[in-house]
Amino acid sequence: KQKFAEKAAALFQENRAMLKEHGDKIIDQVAIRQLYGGMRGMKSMIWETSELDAYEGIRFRGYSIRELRKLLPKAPNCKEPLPEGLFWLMLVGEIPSQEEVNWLTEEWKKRGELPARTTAMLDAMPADTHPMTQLSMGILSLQNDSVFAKRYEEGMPKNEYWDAYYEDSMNLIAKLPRLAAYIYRRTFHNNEHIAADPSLDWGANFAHMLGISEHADFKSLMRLYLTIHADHEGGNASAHSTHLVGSTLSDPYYSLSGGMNALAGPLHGLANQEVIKWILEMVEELGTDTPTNEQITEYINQTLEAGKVIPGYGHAVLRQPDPRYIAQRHFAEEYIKDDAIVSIVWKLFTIVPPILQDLGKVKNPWPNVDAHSGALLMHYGLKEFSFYTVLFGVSRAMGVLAAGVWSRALGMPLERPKSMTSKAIKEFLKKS
Ligand code: NMX
Ligand code: MLT
Repeated sequence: KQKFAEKAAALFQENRAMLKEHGDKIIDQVAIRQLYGGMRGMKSMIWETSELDAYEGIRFRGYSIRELRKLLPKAPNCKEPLPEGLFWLMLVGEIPSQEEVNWLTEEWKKRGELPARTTAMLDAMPADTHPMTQLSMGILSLQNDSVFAKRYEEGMPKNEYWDAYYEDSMNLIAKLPRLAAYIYRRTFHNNEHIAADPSLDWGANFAHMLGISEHADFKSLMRLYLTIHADHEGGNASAHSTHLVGSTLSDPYYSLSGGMNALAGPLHGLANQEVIKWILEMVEELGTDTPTNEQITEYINQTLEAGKVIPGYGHAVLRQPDPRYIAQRHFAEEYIKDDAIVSIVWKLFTIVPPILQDLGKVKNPWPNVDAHSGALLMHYGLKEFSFYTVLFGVSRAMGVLAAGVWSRALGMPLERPKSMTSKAIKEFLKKS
């Protein structure tokens, strides 16, 4: 917190001076196409924690996923990074030492308990409530304890906003694995819960509380999974929603719940459940888990002819295979031998792109992060795919909340862009 405070105070001053000198410089222009086209590519916000390159993929504070798998501190006997280290990097801007990461692990353990009202609320929900609905509501049920909301009501001055936002963010991230594991166990395992293991780090403890496999490789997978899904610059729908809600000075609980509602859409995070559902339906329809290339091609064409998208393929910004997909593939190559669903995922990599390319309209025919994740989870026994987006959400919380602390520290104002009617566009065209 101290390290963050020093960095944030310095950047706040730098930004002030920069804006005074350069505030009127034009950095982008807006085409009418972008107003109708989901604001693709429009430079429109500040996001310190990560930045995306269309061809190289995401970089967290300048580091690629490949570099981070090497550089971030690790748990004993594990090759994958501790997600705690990525949170530190996003917040502080420096690769943490092992000692610093251990401190964060311990800090999240201290803050991890769920209040009884949260579990009581979840228990009152029908068991078939989608896990993402339960996640969003579970997050909101924690809002009673918001430090930010309480201190705001007491008259907190602006220069303390980040401090309260940091405390809430730390509390919320600490609790998310328990909340998510509670949702999983109540929905799919008879409400039989598994206590947290105080000896484990954040990601491994989550794997333990899910209770589907005590295999050390599954703990490694969770650490990798929670690291690579954390942030994808500011414009993606879950990050942008969290940012927008936070800009009203709603606290982190309201903001993250809003972000999770965006993540729950099939064009965004829900695509990870859609991918595996689509593959399993193919296997069932064909009656084999070793389909030929011809059979897969026909199934893809059927999907497209039915007017549906191929889940896990395409991206609003990326124009190459997603490095998060590649990282998961490398994990599978190292840890998983002969898994039928993983093999189908790899076959799709060669079959889907040329078909999408031939449609002539898809800007990126390559797989995104969601094309691979479900096959890895299935392999270790986490087969209930309606839960998959919750895992994405637990990870995404780290990026969007770290970015939220930065937004409060940099004094980011209420977000309020300009909208136009189609009539106004026509009038503009007449005049131009
Ligand atoms: N399958 C079929 N058609 C596609 C696909 C796909 N995978 N991707 C894009 N298209 C279509 C798209 O629907 C649009 O068609 P139309 O003009 O008829 O409306 C056309 O190609 C142009 O779209 P793009 O400009 O290439 O993509 P856009 O930026 O609009 O959308 C996605 C990006 C990610 C929403 C889109 O690629 C998609 O629907 N993919 C499948 C869902 C998915 O995997 N989402 C997960 C994204 C990652 N995440 O975790 O959030
Ligand atoms: C993400 O991780 O948020 C997705 O890849 C979507 C995006 O970046 O737009």
